[in-house]
Amino acid sequence: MKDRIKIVEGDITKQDVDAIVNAANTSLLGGGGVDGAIHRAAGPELLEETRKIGGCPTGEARVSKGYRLPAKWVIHTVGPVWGGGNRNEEGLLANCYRNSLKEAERLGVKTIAFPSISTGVYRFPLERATEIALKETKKFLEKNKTMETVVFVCFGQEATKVYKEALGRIF
Ligand code: AR6
Repeated sequence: MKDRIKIVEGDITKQDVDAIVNAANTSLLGGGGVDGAIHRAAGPELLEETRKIGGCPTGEARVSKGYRLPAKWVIHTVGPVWGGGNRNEEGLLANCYRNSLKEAERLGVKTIAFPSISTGVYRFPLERATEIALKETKKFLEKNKTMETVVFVCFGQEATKVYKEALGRIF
């Protein structure tokens, strides 16, 4: 199963996959970080579509087209803001991965790329977030036989190191 996981360092907007996941906010109207990069690369049609979707609660996922991105789809999910760990942040982050993968399955996506949801502006500790990302993906891949590759796109060397270490431990 490990062969269906890829850890790469780079920019998610450049990934040649069927779907990329966006770490959005509940408004789905764009923002900074990876959300800003995705909106810039996809072009203004993306905002037109997400405006119509009308928002997304934390832990859930919504789908739009990818427009000028190499990816056909963008799956927008909203991670929790880290508030110390007693506000079900871990459960909500797990929901993001589970619900994004569920949407991908519904769309027939064979390759998907994730950023490290909630670990930027939302301050979720990277090691804990990585563990949740990989464990949820493992659970999904155990049942799903059509997804070929799940790519984790790491923004920088530090994140890449954390993901690679966690991969060895969890898979
Ligand atoms: N490709 C891959 N990863 C990236 C990229 C990129 N182009 N740019 C940043 N990252 P963040 P959050 C990494 O802050 O914590 C937005 O304003 C980054 O290093 O983008 O979920 C939204 O609108 C970090 O590891 O998302 C929300 O308001 C990870 O992506 C809020 O930020 C996530 O960092 C969401 O915060």
